[in-house]
Amino acid sequence: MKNTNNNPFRVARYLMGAAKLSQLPPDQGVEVALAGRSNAGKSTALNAITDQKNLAKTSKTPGRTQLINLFRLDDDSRITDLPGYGFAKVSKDIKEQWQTTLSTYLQERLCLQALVVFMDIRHPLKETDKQMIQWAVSADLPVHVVLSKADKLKSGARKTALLSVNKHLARISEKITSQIFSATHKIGLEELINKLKVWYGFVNQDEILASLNQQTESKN
Ligand SMILES: Nc1nc2c(ncn2[C@@H]2O[C@H](COP(=O)(O)OP(=O)(O)O)[C@@H](O)[C@H]2O)c(=O)[nH]1
Ligand SMILES: [Mg+2]
Repeated sequence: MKNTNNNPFRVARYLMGAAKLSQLPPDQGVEVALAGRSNAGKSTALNAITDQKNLAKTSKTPGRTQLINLFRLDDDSRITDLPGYGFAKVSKDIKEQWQTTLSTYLQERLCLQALVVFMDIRHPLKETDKQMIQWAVSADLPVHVVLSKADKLKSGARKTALLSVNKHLARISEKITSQIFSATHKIGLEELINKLKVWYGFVNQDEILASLNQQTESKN
């Protein structure tokens, strides 16, 4: 039996940054993309998922990265870190160019398995978030919404925020999943890793459920 506690994302290594879609590696294997507004906590989350301190550069100056950054897991599996959107200081032309790039990537990249959208739990569902989700849904891509920086809210407020976001998401598509998350406080980290493992085919849904049952049993 596979040990579902091990983390297959620890082996992640920086592969390349693509300034345009034509620079991406061949459209083969499996990619899962991470998206979010600048400053949503995506880089910090990627470091937490991969259990590495500096894999993705975390930055307090939002909006710097305008590259599609790819991280290699194995010959067939990559994590795609999409450029943060919603940064006000970028010119309109550049914004429109990136919108085209992102929507084309989401709708035409065949190896793309799913999209994870990071949103600060205190500022969820901005127009640009909804736009990304809509592109993914119309391309029939599974979407998982991560409400980040959950440590900034008390536990009751976290639940209220999640419920309210879920209500909106259900109107877009019944299939969108969601969770609360904090990279700094390791809230929801295992849940996110499990979600990714299933998408990459590192484990199947049944194995995840079995390991969760085991944990519940050992707690009782
Ligand atoms: N309190 C808290 N702050 C976080 C968390 N994740 C990221 N941050 C902070 O939010 C800012 C933006 O994070 P970053 O990962 O660079 O966001 P990105 O632009 O989406 O990649 C940084 O100052 C991080 O330290 C979290 O889980 N909790
Ligand atoms: Mg970042």
